[in-house]
Amino acid sequence: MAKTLKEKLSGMIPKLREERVKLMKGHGDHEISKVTVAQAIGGMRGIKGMVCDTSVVEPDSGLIVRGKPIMKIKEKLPEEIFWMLITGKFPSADELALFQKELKANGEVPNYVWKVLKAMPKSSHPMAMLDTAILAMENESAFRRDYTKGLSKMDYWIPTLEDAMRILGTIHTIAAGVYRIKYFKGDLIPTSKKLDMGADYAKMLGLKPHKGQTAEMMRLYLTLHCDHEGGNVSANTCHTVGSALSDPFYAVSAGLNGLAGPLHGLANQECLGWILQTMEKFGGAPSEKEIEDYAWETLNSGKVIPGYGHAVLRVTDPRFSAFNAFGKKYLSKDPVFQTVDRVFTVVPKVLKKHGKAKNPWPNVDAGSGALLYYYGLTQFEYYTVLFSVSRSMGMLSQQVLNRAMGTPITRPKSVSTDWLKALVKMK
Ligand code: CMX
Repeated sequence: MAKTLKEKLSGMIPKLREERVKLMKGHGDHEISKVTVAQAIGGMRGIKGMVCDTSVVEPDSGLIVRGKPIMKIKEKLPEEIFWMLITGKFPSADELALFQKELKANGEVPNYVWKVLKAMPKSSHPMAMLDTAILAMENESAFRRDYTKGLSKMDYWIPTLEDAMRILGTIHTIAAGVYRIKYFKGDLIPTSKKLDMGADYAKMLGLKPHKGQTAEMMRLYLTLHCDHEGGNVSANTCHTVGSALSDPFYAVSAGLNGLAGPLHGLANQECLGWILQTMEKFGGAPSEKEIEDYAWETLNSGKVIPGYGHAVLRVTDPRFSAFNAFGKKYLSKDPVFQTVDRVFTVVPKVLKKHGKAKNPWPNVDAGSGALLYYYGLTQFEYYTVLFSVSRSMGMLSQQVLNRAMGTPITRPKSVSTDWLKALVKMK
């Protein structure tokens, strides 16, 4: 008989705990990283100082989910990806059906959430709306309920998983509601019990189906953005907040606040904005020379080119390649897509010549906007909300595993500039 995710995890956790104890007892003193002054000042880049089992990001190949390169699993449903992030394996067909049913059973958005969203100023950013809605739902936290009653540390993961199911069951409906409230006077489109998460989200946004392509694009979008190991701003924030035993509603909302920054998830909004600006400036899809000139204009005015560069990657992000391949298949004649594609041939050369960015290649945010725009999602201020729906899978799976493994409260040591100066004997 098919197992629920909870049953599956219950079976896995004892062995994982045993392994962790063995590692700590037998090899706790083993050194895995050293830290330089530049790393302490420079955003802790490259310091190995936390454990994340859901995925890794390799500089030369990109996102690897539980040992599988993202390009090899991009056709999977987001629901299958979430199961994989947590358990390390894809669900069987029966397990998937049961899991989807459970998610649907968790899908009711409380009415007070809609009231909160409708009460927010019209000018609120869609990310502020999404994060507020998730925080408003903290009222429902099973973790807080059980912890307050008195919960054994060994069982922390159980209500954490319950909260994760609740957040994952509702987040695409809330996200679609944010879109409808902000841009369409609040007429919500109800969720469908029959559709998978990607198709349901596309439908609730009110996008035209384009013979199933819109749902296909949405599934791809949700799958590609699912996770990016543990050290990026949103995952790390979620991890740190969760490590204080703040429940998943607090932790995910906090992580998404980090995703809302223009150097992180908001880059997708900025990126399409930059593409449309070039098109407006040059009256349509610009030539390579025009793109080159505009790229230099951007750099010379002290701005970054959104969608390019990465803190870890040193190659074209495979997630960009996946979007690009989808675009070439379905919208190769679209001028916005053509511009994105042309920018890809020009900007890396410009960034190399500029000589600052360690990685001149596109990241995921460079490619997604053109697709969304083509399928009718033209309000690019909304794009990071889509990213959030997907990334909540990574944040939630990491949090469930951390609670299962009893990961302690995060507390790295900071040092003062005077301490650094004394260390290096700087006058
Ligand atoms: N355009 C112009 N300059 C860039 C650049 C870009 N796309 N990417 C990096 N640089 C610059 C940095 O600003 C930095 O300049 P300073 O030395 O003047 O501070 C220099 O190159 C070195 O930076 P880096 O080590 O290559 O990159 P970081 O690890 O510091 O930062 C990132 C990584 C993503 C923030 C940066 O590449 C960037 O700002 N890119 C544009 C925004 C973007 O696309 N963000 C999305 C990333 C993916 C995601 O998280 O969603």
